[in-house]
Amino acid sequence: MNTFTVFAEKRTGHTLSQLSNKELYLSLLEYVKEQAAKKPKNTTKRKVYYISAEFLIGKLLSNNLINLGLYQTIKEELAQAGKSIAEIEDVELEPSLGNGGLGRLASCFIDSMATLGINGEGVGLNYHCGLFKQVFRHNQQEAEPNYWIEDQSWLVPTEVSYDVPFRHFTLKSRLDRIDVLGYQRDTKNYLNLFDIEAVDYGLIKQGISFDKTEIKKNLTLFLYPDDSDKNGELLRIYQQYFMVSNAAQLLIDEALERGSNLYDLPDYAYVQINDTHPSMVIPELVRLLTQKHGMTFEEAVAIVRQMVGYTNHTILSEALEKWPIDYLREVVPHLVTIIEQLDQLIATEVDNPALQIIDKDGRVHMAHMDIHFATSVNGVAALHTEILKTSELKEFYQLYPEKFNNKTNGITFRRWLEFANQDLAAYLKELIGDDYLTDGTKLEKLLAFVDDPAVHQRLADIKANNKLALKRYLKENKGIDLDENSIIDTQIKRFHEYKRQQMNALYVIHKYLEIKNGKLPKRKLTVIFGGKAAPAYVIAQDIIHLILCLSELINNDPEVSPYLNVHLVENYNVTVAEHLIPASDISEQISLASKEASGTGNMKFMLNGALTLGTMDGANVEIAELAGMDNIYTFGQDSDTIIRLYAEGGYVSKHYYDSHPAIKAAVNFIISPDMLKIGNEQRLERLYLELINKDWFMTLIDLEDYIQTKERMLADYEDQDLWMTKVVHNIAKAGFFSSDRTIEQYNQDIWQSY
Ligand code: 26Q
Repeated sequence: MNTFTVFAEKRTGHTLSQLSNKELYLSLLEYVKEQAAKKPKNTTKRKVYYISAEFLIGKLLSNNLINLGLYQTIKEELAQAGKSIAEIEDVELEPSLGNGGLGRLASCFIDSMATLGINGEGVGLNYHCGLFKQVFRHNQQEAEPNYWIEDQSWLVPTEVSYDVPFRHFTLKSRLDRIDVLGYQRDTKNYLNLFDIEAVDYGLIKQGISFDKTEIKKNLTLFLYPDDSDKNGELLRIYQQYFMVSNAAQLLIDEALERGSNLYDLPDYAYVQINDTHPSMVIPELVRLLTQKHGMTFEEAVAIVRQMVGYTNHTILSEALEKWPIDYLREVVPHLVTIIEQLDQLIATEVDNPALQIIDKDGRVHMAHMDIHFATSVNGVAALHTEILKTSELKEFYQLYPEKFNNKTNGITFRRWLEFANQDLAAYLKELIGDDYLTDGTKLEKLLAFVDDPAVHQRLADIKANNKLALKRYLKENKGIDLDENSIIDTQIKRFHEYKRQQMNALYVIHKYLEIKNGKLPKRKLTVIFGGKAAPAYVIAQDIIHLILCLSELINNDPEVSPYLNVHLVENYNVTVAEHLIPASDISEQISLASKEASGTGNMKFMLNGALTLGTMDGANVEIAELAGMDNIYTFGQDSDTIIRLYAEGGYVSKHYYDSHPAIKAAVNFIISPDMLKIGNEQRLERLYLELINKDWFMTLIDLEDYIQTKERMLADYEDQDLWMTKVVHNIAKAGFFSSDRTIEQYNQDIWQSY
């Protein structure tokens, strides 16, 4: 008899068919955890500590079963007992430890490190309520706590605990771990999630507001607590220091255990700093090496300078953290002393006020500290790295050219194809085998089939089937009626003006007005959005409001809804993405050129046979190069033009509004009587005024080209052979975007963990 069946029957005293989905889930959880516990750890000498404020890991059951090579057999075992693995998966709550691309990237990376047998672990915090849960009321986003930790979960408690000193008290940590299983590997790694001992849910008042001053009870309550006031900012400093002090103590302890004398610490450990949130690890390591382990400042600095790397994920200056030194002093005065010493050291080395760590206003530039002390500074896509070198971090690049390097992002194909698109994965296996799961470039074998009508037909059938599955999912979980016969056009990502969901919404308005005026499209289009807006980001909330109002107006208009639907999926997360991406035809990657560091959703869509409608931004540039310009729909101004416009202050949105009647009509519609009847006047009016008076992220500059390109795309869809040829090209060339490739490059160029 099958092993899981034996396990579950022994554990529960019932046969599989007698068990509820919840009971089956818990049995599977324990079964997988037992298998994982038996695996030995990876042991390459130099261990990588990937410190990140976010790990957007997604549900783990299926992913772990796939990596253990058990998914298909257990699926069949369950099916024989009349049970559906998909329904059992529904029971699992998705961990809420991340927000967007940066956190999902960290999760793909720990999967790839384990798959490649690298001794590399994630280090972060175990936020009990995580990122807020998004609910829509009155066509607006509201935030609720997102409880995700259950009595039985993937977390494995440990005995590891450290004292983390703050100005007014010392907090004891505890460590929970999640086993990270590589694909078809005998060894494993961990995701280390530090926590405080006594989180108090009682501090939460209405929504996600809570007492921000009770640090001993709230430190790991929420990811990105509202930092629009001083207490919120202080709490973020508490969180960041707690995270990195634990990481630093862990890595020193582990190195000592493995025989390091600490003077050779870089042989045992490398720290990758994921954006600036973990930057305080640099002074914390110096502090521990000097104050706890007896080194001189010079010795400690020389060591730390050999063992950290910094990854930059943004060129938006507001996202580059600069902490007021007085705030740091209120929380971690002992660290400020070290930061000041580091600043003085840099002042002796570098004669340029713009590159100092502490500026004249007393703000600590975390990225500057990273760059001065890291062995490596990397961007996350070719264009992004070029922009860092030639504009944003130009002077740093001139100072340290050898540190700068590019590591184009990637995604794990196990989750984003093998699991999320099981029909496509099975068909690819039939056509070209499944060695692409460990070597993405093997997907190029598909190029032999670009013009094969039988292949086109099968791919079309798989897409149609995925649309049906999405329809069921959206109906059951989100109360949405999806028309499975329409073209599915999807934009899923955090809400931000630079990502320009508002431009997509203006296209929707344009289309609506055309239909109202009797210009009927050949085929129905469904525009789907998903994403959360930071609670304190007013304009992003306004954009969500606009889309929800459009959705209500359009989907309920019998003249329009046979041709056009708009949906904004509530509480977008990894699970939602796993359903949306395989069912989509069009991938919206429409950021203002130069602003999206990479994007990783763009890669997931490409791999799943959606065509990209995008600007030449982030990794879209590499998608275009790989797939070929015939197989992607690009539009809009390029990054050079945009960077120049910013430098000259040359963009005037009103100019585009006044000179293009279609743009004017679409923008005016935001405050039309039809919209004001449904929506909130203040929100709609504010957004309207923003677009015509400021439009900092230049929505209107690209709108006309966007509309035309999307129309061309929709027309091309009618020629299914043409469309499918492009689809095959895209899938075949997506191999480069495997996170295994990315991690291989990190390891070769930066970590050297062998
Ligand atoms: C900063 C200061 C104060 C409060 C919050 C923050 C903050 C929080 C989250 C700053 C940045 C983030 C997240 C950034 C992020 O997700 N960046 C994305 O990273 C992806 C992986 O590299 C890229 O593909 C995306 O282009 C980039 O937007």
